[in-house]
Amino acid sequence: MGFNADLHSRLDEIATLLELTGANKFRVNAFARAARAVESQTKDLSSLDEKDLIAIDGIGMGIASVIRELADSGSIEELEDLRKEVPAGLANVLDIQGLGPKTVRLMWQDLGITDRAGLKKAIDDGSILTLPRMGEKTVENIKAALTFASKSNERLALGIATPIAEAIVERLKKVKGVKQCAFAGSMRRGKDTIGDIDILVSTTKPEEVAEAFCEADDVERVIARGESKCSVRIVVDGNSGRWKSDGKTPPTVGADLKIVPDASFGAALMYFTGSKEHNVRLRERALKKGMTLNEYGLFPDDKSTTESPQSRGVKAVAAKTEEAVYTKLGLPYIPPEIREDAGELDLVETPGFIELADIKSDLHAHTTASDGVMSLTELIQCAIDRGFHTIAVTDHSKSSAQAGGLSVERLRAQRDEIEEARKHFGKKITILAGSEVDILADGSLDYDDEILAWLDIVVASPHAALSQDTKTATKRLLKAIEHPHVNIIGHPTGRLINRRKGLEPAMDEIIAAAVEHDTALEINAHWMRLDLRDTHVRAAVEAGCKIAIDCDDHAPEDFDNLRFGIATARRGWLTPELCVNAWAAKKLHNWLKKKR
Ligand code: DGT
Ligand code: CA
Ligand code: CA
Ligand code: ZN
Repeated sequence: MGFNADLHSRLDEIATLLELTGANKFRVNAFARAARAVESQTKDLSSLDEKDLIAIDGIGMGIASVIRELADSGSIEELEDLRKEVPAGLANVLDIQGLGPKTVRLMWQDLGITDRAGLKKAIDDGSILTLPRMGEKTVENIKAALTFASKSNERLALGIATPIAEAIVERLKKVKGVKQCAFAGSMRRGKDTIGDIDILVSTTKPEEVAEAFCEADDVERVIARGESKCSVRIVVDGNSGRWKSDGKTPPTVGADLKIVPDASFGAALMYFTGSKEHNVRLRERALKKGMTLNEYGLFPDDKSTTESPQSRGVKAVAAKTEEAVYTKLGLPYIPPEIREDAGELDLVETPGFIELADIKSDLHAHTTASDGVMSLTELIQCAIDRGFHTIAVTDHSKSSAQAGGLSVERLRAQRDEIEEARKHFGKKITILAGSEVDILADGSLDYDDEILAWLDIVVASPHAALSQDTKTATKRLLKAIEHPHVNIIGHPTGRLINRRKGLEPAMDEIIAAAVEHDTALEINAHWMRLDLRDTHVRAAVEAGCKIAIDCDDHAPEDFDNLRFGIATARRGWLTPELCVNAWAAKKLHNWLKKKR
């Protein structure tokens, strides 16, 4: 782990532990904010002195000295003390949806709960009810959230797993003798979470590949090491420095390596990309055509023997590439993302699904005015660097106080700043003065209509009250969708992968209303959200609902999450016509103006 990644995770940990000790809110926030600031730094912070550190947005005097302390001594005394004071399992309890630091602290101090198991016990024996303001209903909710948290722990978020798999592929490609190497499985299909990583390789030197795979630094355990197959567990924590072991992320992830013949790499890739259900359908189709399909290729069928065609030396009809196999099966090329046995085998022609290069704008982004780490200028520059024609500045609205939401006064001041920026950047990019407005619990919005009409774009998102029942949630979202000044509904359910279920509105009603009122629904591309999720997107696309794919940028690297949003969009069969971010500038701007 690099210094910055280590620092980030320690600052984050201090913030959490301070919260649990009941420390002053401002101190907690200072560490949380600094952790976010550190995350977006590209420079190695261990080489900066206090003066330079303070110059970084989000880092004050106190934090600067903490950073120097870590750089000089390799540890932070305050953190070491906190670790002694707060039981290690308590952070996992705090991560459970609906439990705040105050409650968790009470659980710890009054009931001696120090981990999830302790919490479960207190729920089971009823002792949890002795805590102040703890009713049957609240306990029900905690119990449900606890079950959800322990169940969803086993799969890894796509955004965490992908860099790990890509690093393996890059490493193996450099090994002598390797011809082709790629990842397959659910990751190639772009699923929002993955069970394990599947890697394929063709090589003239299998032993060297097995060695490079099994003896890598981040391999925690080798489960199998054979001629054609290896299986390991890889340490997730610290890998690429984007997360920490926090009870929400599995500490290790499985990775399977299959060594396959180069001549049938395509057939193997197809087989191991799956899904299983898609493969079953393909094999049925092959049989109907008098052929056999397996991981070695598509072969003429021979019913007189049970011996496999490849072992009898039968020449394959197609094996080298996936394209060839699909063609010989009389199918168009089916992109990995839609291989789910969800109607894709009925396609006569594959629609031109949306691609990364189609995206020309980002309509949901934050600056230091609320909880982002980019200044307005930095944000604009990032968008220009991506080649976008439009960037919308959508900081939080006033009710999101913990995220630095803007009062009307600050919103007006920000607009002046945007006017200034337009003078400078206006030729290169259109800068929209917008807001990510909270959809309050009852569906009303966080600014008056007059303000909403005055903005260039309104993204309305739910942030609080995310455990509402279906009926209430549906009503709430419908109200926002129908609002005359709302252009986009941001992360419509508010789910967080492996952390929080979010709202479960009647999606068909939401989609129908969005179509009727010409409001787009967002695919929030952050890998922790991917909200709308794939199945929702598919339903929305079928109804002709407009979709926005936005990164909800808080830091420069958040723009890189776009690929995960695209994967989700493709899994929902989205084409560029329905995606407002793929539209030309004029079309997009006219569409937005209709509601101003
Ligand atoms: P995951 O890892 O749970 O997210 O899902 P997958 O789809 O990556 O599944 P995995 O890792 O068990 O296997 C990778 C692919 O290999 C799978 O999508 C299809 C293929 N595969 C594996 N085992 C079988 C099998 O028993 N039958 C068939 N037809 N295909 C299989
Ligand atoms: Ca897999
Ligand atoms: Ca696997
Ligand atoms: Zn946002």
